[in-house]
Amino acid sequence: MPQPLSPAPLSPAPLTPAQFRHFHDEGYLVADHVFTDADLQPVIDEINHEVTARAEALVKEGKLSRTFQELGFEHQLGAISRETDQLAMSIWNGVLNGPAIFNLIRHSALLDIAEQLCGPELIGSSVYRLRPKIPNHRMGPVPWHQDSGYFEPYCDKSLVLTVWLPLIDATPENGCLWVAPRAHRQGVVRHVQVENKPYLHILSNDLPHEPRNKPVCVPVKKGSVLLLTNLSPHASYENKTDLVRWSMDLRYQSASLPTNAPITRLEGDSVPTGDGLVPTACYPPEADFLVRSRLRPSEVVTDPAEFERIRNSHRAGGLSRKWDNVPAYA
Ligand SMILES: O=C(O)CCC(=O)C(=O)O
Repeated sequence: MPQPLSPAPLSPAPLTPAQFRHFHDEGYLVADHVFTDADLQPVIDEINHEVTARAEALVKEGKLSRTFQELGFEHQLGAISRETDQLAMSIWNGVLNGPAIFNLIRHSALLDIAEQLCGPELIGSSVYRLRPKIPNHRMGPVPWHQDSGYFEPYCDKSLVLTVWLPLIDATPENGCLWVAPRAHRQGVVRHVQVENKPYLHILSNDLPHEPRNKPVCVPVKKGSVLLLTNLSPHASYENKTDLVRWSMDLRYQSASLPTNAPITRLEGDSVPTGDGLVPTACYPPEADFLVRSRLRPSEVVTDPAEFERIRNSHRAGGLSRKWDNVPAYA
């Protein structure tokens, strides 16, 4: 496809030079006041609607005593999960793909930040996650890892930006994230898959132990976001409150990296080689989509129904990074 002769001008850079430097030097940054409550409320409403609809179905099946709808966003799923895990597990991760979630992923304030860090041809990475961190839930604590532990090695040297955003204030008590600062320049360290555990894990000996990398606790207010690189080690611990610590983590990358979004490839873009040397995507199991582009504007996904179709019709392909399995006592 021919490229337009004069692409639209770049968006103004939302991060100050000091914030930009902090992100690159420390491997993380909290950007405050990115969203208003009004920006986030449609996502909360969409999640509430989905939780209640799924709860009603479970009540009909006799698996749940009642919907607990009156408890509201911060408590309903916790009460449901004391009776059945089925509902929480059915919405965890990138399963929900409704219009409000889609509109959050393509919110202009986020795309401006992502563009400043990843460049103007922007892929919404397939790895977006909804995390209802429920008190005393086995999926709640997330062990130390780098996001690249999950991605194809080919993408290790490029930025895949994580935008972690809480839907209620994230505090040390309810399990906000911890980050090992300045450890993102050391490449991908060994991860292991611990038997019967849901997440990859960096064993303590493999974590950086220099004083400069001493983990910091990063509370984040609703409306603010935590930015991480794909090489920044991070973790979150138990939620010790009685609230559900709802959060989402979204990811963005340049369209020149491997992607399974059906986009026109331009000169210099990575193209899958079929032998796995250049993979089909940084994370092939789920569907990427183009969220902003000046060179391929007609290919940007703007219709929520199209987003839902892309996500639901994707068939996993390509490689998935492999790590050793270790027994549960490790
Ligand atoms: O939300 C959490 O507790 C963990 C998030 C995380 O590990 C990630 O976004 O990669």
